Amino acid sequence: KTFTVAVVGATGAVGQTMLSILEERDFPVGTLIPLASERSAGDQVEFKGGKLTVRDLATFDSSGVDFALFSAGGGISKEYAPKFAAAGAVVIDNSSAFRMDADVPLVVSEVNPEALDSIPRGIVANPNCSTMQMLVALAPIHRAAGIRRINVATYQSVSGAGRSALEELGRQTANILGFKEPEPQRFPVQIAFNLIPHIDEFLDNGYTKEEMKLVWETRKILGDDSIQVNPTAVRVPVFYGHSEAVHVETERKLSAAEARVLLEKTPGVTVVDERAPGGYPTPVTHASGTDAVYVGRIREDISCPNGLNLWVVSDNIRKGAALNAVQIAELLAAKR
Ligand code: A2P
Ligand code: 11C
Repeated sequence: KTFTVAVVGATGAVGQTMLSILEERDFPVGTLIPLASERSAGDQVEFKGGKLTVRDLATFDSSGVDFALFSAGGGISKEYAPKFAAAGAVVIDNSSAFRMDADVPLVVSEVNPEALDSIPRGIVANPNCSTMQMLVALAPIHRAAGIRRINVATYQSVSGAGRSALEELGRQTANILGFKEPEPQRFPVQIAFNLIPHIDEFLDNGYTKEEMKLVWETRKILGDDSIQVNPTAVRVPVFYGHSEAVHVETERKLSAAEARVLLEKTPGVTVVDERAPGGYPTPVTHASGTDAVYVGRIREDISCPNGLNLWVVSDNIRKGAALNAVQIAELLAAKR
């Protein structure tokens, strides 16, 4: 059996990766339809050794689509995802538009696939990249020892902000090395050779929306509203791969050695934890262009009794977005 698959935002950083992951994993695609705005309509994208013409989402008739993978921003999802669902598609949406709706499952494929048993609106939400990688690593710890509190500081690459942000880091880096002005456009201040403690909009409580996604999405995915999350989200001048310094407090004591054994047998996790130079994951040496969530620097928190520290790194465009969306499609396709 094969499926008609539409990729909305097929020219973007995540959409392009969705195409290559569908191909790499040999998803049973009968017809692949790349969609974007009228700006890119008529352009070509590569799929399985051939070229496909990008079509304009605004004028596309969505009947006959089995799976629609959306990654063109929240506004586009809000407008078009319900239309695709009404026409019979299951939408797997990478934006934040529907994640917190009670009747939309929010799924990390290794953590809560059972949430796919009921899809009342025909829409499944893909979590935000920073929540995604954190929970692949923390779900087994939560099950084994009961996580009460998570302190997390993120170090997020520019690809999370899309194609134009990748270009901006490249351009600013070249400009600065050529003694020219960095000229910020996509980011509020210079990102090359800098750090920006601000991702997404500021909310009334002083946190950014990117930070609050870590709170809201963690509780929904783990099905536990009592988990406390204290996040700080920072943009760093890295092209691909988000990193996170994660500090958890658990109900029952879990030693670093026990956590390492648990993580080593967790699907989706690769432990890289040699206590030696280079014996830890980084975006460039491990994560970029690969599928795993890498965990290193596993150690007990010397400042509290049941505390554990982890360093979690993953390719935000792959597991954090495109890969998990395709994994959800695989779980759904297996039920058809
Ligand atoms: P387009 O190439 O037509 O601009 P990124 O996150 O890397 O910036 O990518 C965003 C993706 O969303 C691109 O594929 C982009 O297509 C698509 N997109 C943006 N605006 C629209 C729109 N109004 N309709 C359909 N697709 C859109
Ligand atoms: C970033 N996490 O790194 C963001 C990108 O809610 O889907 C994805 C935002 C979202 O900028």
